[in-house]
Formats: sequence, C-alpha cells, structure tokens
Amino acid sequence: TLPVEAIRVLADRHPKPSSLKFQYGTAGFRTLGNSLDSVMFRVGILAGLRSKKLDGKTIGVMVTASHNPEADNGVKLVDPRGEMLEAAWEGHATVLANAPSTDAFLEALEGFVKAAKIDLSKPSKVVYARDTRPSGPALVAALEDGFKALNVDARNAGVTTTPILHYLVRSINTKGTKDAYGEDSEEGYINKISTAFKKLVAGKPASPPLIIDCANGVGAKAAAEFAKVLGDALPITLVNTDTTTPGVLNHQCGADFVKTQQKLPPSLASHLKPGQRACSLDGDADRLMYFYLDERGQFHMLDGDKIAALVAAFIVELVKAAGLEEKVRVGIVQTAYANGGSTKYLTERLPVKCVPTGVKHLHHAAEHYDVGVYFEANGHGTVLFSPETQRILAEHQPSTPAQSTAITHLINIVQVINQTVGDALSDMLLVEVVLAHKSYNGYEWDSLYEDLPNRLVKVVVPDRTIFKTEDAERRLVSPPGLQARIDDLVRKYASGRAFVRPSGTEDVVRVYAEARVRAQADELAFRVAGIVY
Ligand code: 16G
Ligand code: ZN
Repeated sequence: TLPVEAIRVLADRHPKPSSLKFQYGTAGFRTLGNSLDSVMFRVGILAGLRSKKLDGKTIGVMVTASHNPEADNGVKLVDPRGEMLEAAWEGHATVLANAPSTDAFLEALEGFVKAAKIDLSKPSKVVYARDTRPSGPALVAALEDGFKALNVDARNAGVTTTPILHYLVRSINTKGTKDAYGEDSEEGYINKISTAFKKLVAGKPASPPLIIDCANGVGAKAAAEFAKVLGDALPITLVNTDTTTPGVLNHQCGADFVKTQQKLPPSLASHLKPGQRACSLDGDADRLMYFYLDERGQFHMLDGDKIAALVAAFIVELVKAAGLEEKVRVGIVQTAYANGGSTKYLTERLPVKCVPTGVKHLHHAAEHYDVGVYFEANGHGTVLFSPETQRILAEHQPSTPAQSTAITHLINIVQVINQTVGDALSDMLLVEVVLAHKSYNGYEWDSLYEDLPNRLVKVVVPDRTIFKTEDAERRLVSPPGLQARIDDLVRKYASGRAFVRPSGTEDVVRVYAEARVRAQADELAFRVAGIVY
C-alpha cells in the first residue's frame, strides 16, 4: 500500500496554490518558477510510481524551462530508453498536479495506483537534474521531498543539460546489456561523443574556430568540457557562458533568440568575422541554430531545416558508398514549421513525413525509418538508427576499401549522435563532421536550397482551446469557417502558405506564414492574425 502518512506529512509542506491550474504539455509542466513547488513534489512521487510500473527501471526527471525567460521553470519526466514520457501518463500527471488539497491528492493517487495496476512492492529508481535557473535549487528540494515520501532510490545528476540527463537515463537502464548505450556519467557522455568525433575528422584540415553562444545557460559547462577534450580537432570559442548573473539567461542570445528574431545576438557582434560560422544553444542545450555573416556582414541563419538537409544528404551518401542502399532507407520527419524551401528540396530526394509539433511526434515517426532524421525548424532534432540498421552496420562485410571507410564513418556517426533526444552539442559536432567532410563553409551549406521568407506571430485570444487542427496542424477544423478564410488570403500570395495552431506551451495561438518575398510573408502573417482574433 501507499505510505499515506509519510506522503501526507510532506504533501502538507507543498500545498497547491488554489488559483492555479497546471498542465503537462509538450514541454512537461512549465510556468513561473515560483509557482511550481507543489508540482515538483507531486512529480517526485509520480516519477517513483512510473519506475515501479516499469519494474524498477530508472526514470529521469529534468527541471528546466529551456529557452523560456529566466523566471520560468518546468519539469518533465524521461522514460527508460531516454525518451519522452508515454503520452497516457501526461494526463495522469495533469490530474495529480491539480488535486486541490492533500486529501484530494492522496485520493487521486490511490485511485491512480489501482487503475494503473501499479505494484507498490516493486523498487523505484530515478535520476534527476536541473538547469542553471535561480529557482532550480528550491524546486529540486520539493522534488526530493516527493522522492522521500515514496522512498524512491534517487540519484542526483546535479546541474546539467537536458540531453545529458536523457543520455544518463538510457545508459543506466542498458548498463551491462548488449544494448549498453554508454558509461552513465557526464564524463562518459563527453568521451563517447568526442572519441567518435575525433575519428571522423582525423586528417581533415583544421577549420577556423567555431563560436558557440551558450545562452548563458547550462550548456556552457558541457561545451567547455568538449572544447578541452577536443583540442585541435575542433577549435572552439565560447561566448555567453555567464550562468550566475541574474537576468542574462536566454536574454538577447541563444537559439530561440536567433530563430525568432532572425538576427545575430548583439553579444556576438565583436566575435564573428565575415565568413566565419557560429552557433547558438538554448537554455538547456537541446536546440541548435547555426549562422554566419557573409562578406558584406549580412546575417544568415542555418536553422533546424538546414541542419536536417545537410545531415540527411551526408548520411545518404555514406549509405550508398557503403553499398547498403537497398537495405538501409533514410527518411525525414518535419513539422508544419519546416520552411517550404526545405520541404521541396528534401521531398525531391527522400521520403518526408510531416507530423504535429513536439518531439514525441517527431521521434515516433522517425522510428519508422531505418535511419530517421528529424528536426524542428527551431533547431531541436536528432537522427535515429534502428536496431536492425545498427546490426547491419556492425556485421556488413565490405567488398572494397571505399565501402569499408563508409561503414566505419557510419558507425562513428552513430556514436556522435545522441539518439535519445535532440542535443545541441552532439548535433553541433555532427554538423561539424559533415562540414569537414564536404569542405563546406556556411555559405556553401546555406546554398543547398533557399529559404522562403517567413514570419511567425503570436495572437492572444480569449480561448485558445477552440482552435483545433488536422493534417499535422496544417489546417484548422475549428472554429468553423476560419480555414476557408485563411485559404482565401493565402491564395493571393506567390508561394504563399500559412497555418494557425494553438500553442502547447503558452496561452496563445501561433500564426506562421511564408511567401516568395519578405514583405508579403509579413503581410500574410499579419492578415491571418487579424482574422484569428
Ligand atoms: C516544446 C517542444 C518543442 C516544440 C515547442 C512548441 C519538446 C522537448 N519541446 O518546446 O518540440 O517545438 O514546445 O511550442 O517537446 P508551442 O506549442 O508553444 O509552439
Ligand atoms: Zn531546450
């Protein structure tokens, strides 16, 4: 049975604020950091129950609000293979977080344990971490009270990136098996990735230093580790590494700033020379944006779509060179936000699937390919190699030296990639491998295809729940009649495309529009926004 008394005593110390309603959305629970105390406590218990339900496998808990403002915070659970929490449990998490009192919480908990058939005699194991936000320590303390209440065997991974936490979860759960993912420590992570990276770029000419904008967030620490271990294999200059000054996290810097503002973070102006490439991480280092200045000093962004195109083309080339074209099918997964230019370029070369926003949708769709490349335009993404593909790579007998080289490269690429989730630093090294092999600079990479000018705006509406979509969020089914009006507007613009979807992380509706020329993309976005409200 549940340790009701222990839970009650601790739960009383973490009362739910009566005015708030919480929701486990695409990014877990996320809101102002100072309103999350009760949520953290309850998530601690839920994580323990999830572990018991999965026979004592280790569950991850990450405390972060990613690219959001410093005052925000959040928490999400990571399933045993390092993947997002199973969708059905998102609803359970929401119900438990909203129980109005300790009694109501206990009642909901008992009902849930029964309904989900959780065997409470099973062990429960959790590994948890947080980003650098000032609200983090207090929230982690509340989480730890949740662990204590259920007597969870909890390992503190300290202050680290979201993708490292995902890596740890998978490594812990596969330890000693034939699927062992890596040594379950941050050092193990850095070593695994950097060793493979060095093999991949051995003998390639040294590139000019790569500038990394760390968003003044938790990625700064891991980036510094990589810089140290990689040495001459990849000269790195770190910028925006201040994780202690209040207010600087994600402020005027980072991957989300670059993507939404489509401009250079001001702090990089003095570092970046024309022709040189740079990249930005977000606040928990799971999103990556590249960019460069051309000879005239003009800013050019290389977003998740450009990364997908670069990486997919390279993997396809290696698969062909390895003589595995018939056995290993490479495919791409995108969302509605993918630039029309990228979708056109990719569909002419590879199977492409469009899914709703959110990593869980992309990840699952990517699992259907032998090699599934998924990236959101915002810079979150990774590459999945199916178990069968990894077996083929390990066992294939190459018939020429060229085939042998290609297979070795593929095997090392699998090691560089964090297959559990999008990982800015691992993705960055993957990009650097491709750039080194193709001898591309930013401009040459950018020339793979041309982005259509686009504009994203958010609209505050009285009730965003009335907005319902279909066709991977590309069309509205509700409110009735609105989609037809959007279609009428879109038709007036050359290469026009627009869609409207309710945000999963903010109380707004998002409008995306693109068109052949900049002014028209802007105009279309604002006209659609005008009829949404
Ligand atoms: C979250 C998602 C991201 C998505 C974004 C959309 C994860 C790990 N992150 O950040 O994939 O692009 O939400 O936000 O799933 P929105 O629904 O507010 O537009
Ligand atoms: Zn993030």
